[in-house]
Amino acid sequence: MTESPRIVVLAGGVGGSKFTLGVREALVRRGAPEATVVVNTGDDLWLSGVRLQPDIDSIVYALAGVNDVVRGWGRAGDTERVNHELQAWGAGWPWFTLGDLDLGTHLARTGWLRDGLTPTQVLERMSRRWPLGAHLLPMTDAEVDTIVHVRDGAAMHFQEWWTRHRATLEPTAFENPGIAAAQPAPGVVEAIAAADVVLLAPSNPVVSIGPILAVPGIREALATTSATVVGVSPIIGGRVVRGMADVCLTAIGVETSAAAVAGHYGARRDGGLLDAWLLAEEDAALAPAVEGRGIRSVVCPLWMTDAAATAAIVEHALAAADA
Ligand code: FO1
Repeated sequence: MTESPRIVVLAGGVGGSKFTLGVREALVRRGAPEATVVVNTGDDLWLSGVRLQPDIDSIVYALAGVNDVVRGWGRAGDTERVNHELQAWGAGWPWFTLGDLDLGTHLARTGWLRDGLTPTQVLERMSRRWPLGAHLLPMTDAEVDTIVHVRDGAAMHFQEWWTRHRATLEPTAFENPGIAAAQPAPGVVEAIAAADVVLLAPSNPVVSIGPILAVPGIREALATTSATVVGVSPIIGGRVVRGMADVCLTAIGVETSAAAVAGHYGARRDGGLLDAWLLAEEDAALAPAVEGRGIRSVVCPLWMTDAAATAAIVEHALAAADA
């Protein structure tokens, strides 16, 4: 493969934003063009009259270097004056914090949406503020927020299930109403078709990567691209690195293991997605199981401790694509 591969990344959540930083670092070192990052919008919601796009904001803030690395979401050094006022009015959700700086983002976005811009155009405009070093696209311009159905028959927005209940209510299904009629955002299918390598970030396979793959046309684009598709395991040593992906995986009947997640995505030769799969050193014993599913396995360190360590993971993925 060329030193300057065209890369597309599918990403969402904190794992996606950390991974995107490593992709940018690896490509800058190679002098390669910016990656296109297709971002999950299944986490999005309307709250207090503004449109929130948590995964897009996590990735924009991380690439801009203005993210809160401790909480993993929102802006560094943010304050909560407006949030306290909203709570005093009984507006919004008492368990959900809208930081003042973060609210500026939501207000700007909502205003542009109300002016008639599409989410793709809004993200294009947001991407001009800071030199992000990546081309970000939402997975779709349609609103396809995630609804979680839980054991007692109740259903709620993903953000309520995730932040209020911390995923403790047993989910029975995740649903993205309207997704069957959604289309990939302009440029998504074209980027996948023109890519040399497509990388599946180590994001939550169910609620971050799952909605991207559920947009009609994206899975088909991945099946037909001449790019090599390489996934990075979000499971290290049989445990989720962060978040509550294990609860999501259990709900869809997938074991919390790096091999099972590879099996969930499937081998391209069998109609699935993956040509290759990066396994953590802690999971080296699973390599034969992954290979047995027809997916090339590469064992390497997968801890995204900083951009340099993550860039090394990306280099392993690019080498796997070359093999
Ligand atoms: N996560 C929380 O745990 N508590 C919050 O109050 C919260 C607020 C919030 C506001 C804006 C935003 O973009 C993200 C926010 N998050 C919050 C993170 C978010 O709920 C999830 O971590 C992601 O959606 C999962 O990828």
